[in-house]
Amino acid sequence: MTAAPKSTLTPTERRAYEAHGYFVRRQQFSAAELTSLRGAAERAIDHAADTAAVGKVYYLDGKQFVDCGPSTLQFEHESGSRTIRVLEPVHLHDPSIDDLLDDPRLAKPMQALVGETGLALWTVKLNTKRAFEGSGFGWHQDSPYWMHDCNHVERLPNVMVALDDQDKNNGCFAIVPGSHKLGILPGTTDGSQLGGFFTDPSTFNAATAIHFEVPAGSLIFFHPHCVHGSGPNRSARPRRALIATYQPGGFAALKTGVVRNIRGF
Ligand SMILES: O=C(O)CCC(=O)C(=O)O
Repeated sequence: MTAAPKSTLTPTERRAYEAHGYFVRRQQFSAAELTSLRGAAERAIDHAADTAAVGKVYYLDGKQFVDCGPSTLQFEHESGSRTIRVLEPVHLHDPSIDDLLDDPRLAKPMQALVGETGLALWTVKLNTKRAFEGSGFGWHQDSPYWMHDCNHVERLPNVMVALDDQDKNNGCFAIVPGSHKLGILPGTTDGSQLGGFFTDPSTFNAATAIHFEVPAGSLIFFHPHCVHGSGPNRSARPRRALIATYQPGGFAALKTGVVRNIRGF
């Protein structure tokens, strides 16, 4: 365990995280940085697609997944689609994304949320949400996915890095405020393979959801128990986003089993 850091959150951010489970920092990256990050995201996808040819293919509820080494690729749901929807963990596929994990714009607030100076990566994914075909994400919490692999799920805060402008048309990210206070909620029981990972809709009020219509380069920090999701991309614009999850230093990452400590602190 490392020393508690001097918090860099503003009092408003701290209060928002405690009361609602999230806070937003808008436009933290310059246009040039965003161009470079989008390039890195596309290179990561191309790299993963090349390795997918030798991966293990499987289907859950008719949705295609491919495991290649420690990475999982999810494909868009339309039958036969070759469009990668999610790549996790993505930092293994491009060094600039690996470098981003150490960026103080992500790591400093994360020190405050984890409550330690020393941090490690838990996981980082890229959601591509391509123009017209990017599917939505049903309401869910992340903690139920992780609770069997981690003894400190409460200490796995997330940050979404918006690589493109987000609005309701292209399926912006959404959170049910205050839902992080409900702990791990029951999943749906529709008999499907993945149904248990989607939160039972009777346990939260989706009508109160906040939809984050934010410009590219914005950072959305959110609690691992937050009920969250997003609609499909109905626009001609992509809605790419990275979601990085941090934890106390020295712990192994999900999927790789390797410790990826955050550098520079
Ligand atoms: O990208 C989004 O809009 C939501 C993603 C999400 O909920 C997830 O990856 O767990």
